[in-house]
Amino acid sequence: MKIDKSTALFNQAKKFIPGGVNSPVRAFKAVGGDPLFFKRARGAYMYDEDGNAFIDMINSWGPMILGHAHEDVEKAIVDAVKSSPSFGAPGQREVEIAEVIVDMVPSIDKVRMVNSGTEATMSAIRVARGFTGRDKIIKFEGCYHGHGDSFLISAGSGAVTMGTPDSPGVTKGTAQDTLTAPYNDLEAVVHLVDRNPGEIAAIIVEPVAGNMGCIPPKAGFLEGLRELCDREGIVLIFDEVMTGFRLSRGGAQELFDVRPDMTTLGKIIGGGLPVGAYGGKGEIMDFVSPQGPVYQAGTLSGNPVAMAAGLAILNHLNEHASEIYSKLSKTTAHLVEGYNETLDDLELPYVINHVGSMYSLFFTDQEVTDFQTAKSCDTELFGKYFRAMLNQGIYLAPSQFETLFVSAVLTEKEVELILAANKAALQEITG
Ligand code: HOZ
Repeated sequence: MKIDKSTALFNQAKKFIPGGVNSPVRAFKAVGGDPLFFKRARGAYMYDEDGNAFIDMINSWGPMILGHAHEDVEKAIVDAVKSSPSFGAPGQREVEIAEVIVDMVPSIDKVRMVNSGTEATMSAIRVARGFTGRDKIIKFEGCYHGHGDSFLISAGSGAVTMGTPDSPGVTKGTAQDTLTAPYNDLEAVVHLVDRNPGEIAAIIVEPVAGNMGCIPPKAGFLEGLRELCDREGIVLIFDEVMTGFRLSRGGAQELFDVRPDMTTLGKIIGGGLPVGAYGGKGEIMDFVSPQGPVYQAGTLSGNPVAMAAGLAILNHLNEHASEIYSKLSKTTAHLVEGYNETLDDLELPYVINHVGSMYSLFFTDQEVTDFQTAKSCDTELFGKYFRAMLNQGIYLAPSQFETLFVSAVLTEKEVELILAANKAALQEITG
C-alpha cells in the first residue's frame, strides 16, 4: 500500500507538533509504521491522503455510531453555523439537548455541557468532592477517564499504550488522593473503603471497560458498587463517555439496570464535534455553580454548532432506537462468530470480549477480566495483526488496549470483507 503523502505529512508534523500527532495513540507507536493522515470519510469508509480506502472499525473512537457524515448531523451543523459558530451566551439548543439527555439517560436529572470527556470526568469528581466534603476517589486499574491529573494513575488507553500509566507531571499530593483497585474485584474496593473510613468522595468506573480493550463487568460487580456507595455515602460515577448512547438508548446503566449517582458523557453526544457532559441526581448537580458553590465553566460550553450536531445524532438514535441497537448487536455478534471460526482453526491462543457494539480480540490464553490479564496479551503479535489488517483495508484501533466500535452502517458486504480480511491477516501472521 502506498502511503507517501501520509508519511510526508507525518514528517512535516513532527517538526511542529509533539510526536507529530495531537493525541498520542494516533502515532502508531505501539503497532509500528507511519500513521495515516485522512482526507475524508463517508458512511463506513475513511479515505487517506494517498487515496486508500478503509472500512473504519474505530469510528472516531466511538462518536460515528451512524457512520461518517450522517445526513442529519451534516445538515444540522451547516444550518447552525449559518446563525453563528458561537454566541458565548445561552441558546435554545442547549435547553433542547439537556431535555433529550435527561429523557434518555435513566439516572440524570440535570446535566452540564462541557467540551470533552476529560472535562466531564474532571468536573464530576470536583462536584462529588464538593457534595461529600471528602477528598479521595477510587478508580480502577486500566480504566481511563481522560487525561485529568487525578486519573493518570494506573491509566489505560493511550497512557498504557505509551508505557506511562502513571504520568510524570502528576503531583504526589494529587496522586495520593486517587486509590486504585483491580477492575471486577469488589472485595478489593470494599477493603479500600474500610481502610479509608469516611474519606472516599467517589468511585468512578467504566461500566464496560473500553480502555484496556473491551472488558465486561462480572455479574454483581456494578450492583455491588451501588450497594457499597449507598451504604458509605459515596458518589458512584459511571464514566459512560464510551458506553453512553452506544450500548443502548440509555447507555450501560440501562443495559445493566444499575443507576449511578453521576454520569459522564462524551463522544456520541457531540456527533463528531468536541462535546462532553456530566449529569446526575438533582441534589448533587445543584452543587454546580451558579446554583451551588462548586465552580466549573467554559467559554465554548454549549456551543451552538456542537449542540446542533449532538441533538441531531441523539434525536436520530432516540427515534430509531430499537432498530439501531438490535442491528448493532447483531452485526457485532456476526463478526465475533466469524472471528471465532477462523481463530479456532489456527493454533493461536485468543480471547474475544464483546458487549453490544464494542469488542476486542486479545492475543492471550487467559480470560481477560482486568488490567493484569489484559496486559498478558502478546502486543507484538497485535502490532503485526494491526498492520496486516490495515493492508487488507481495515482500520483498527492502533493498540491492543482499546476497544473497537461497530457502526450502524456496516452492511452484509462490509461484514464479509472484514471477515475475509481477518482470515487473511491471521493466516499471514501465523503462517
Ligand atoms: N479516548 C480515546 C479512547 N481511549 C482515545 C482517543 C485518542 O487517544 O486519540
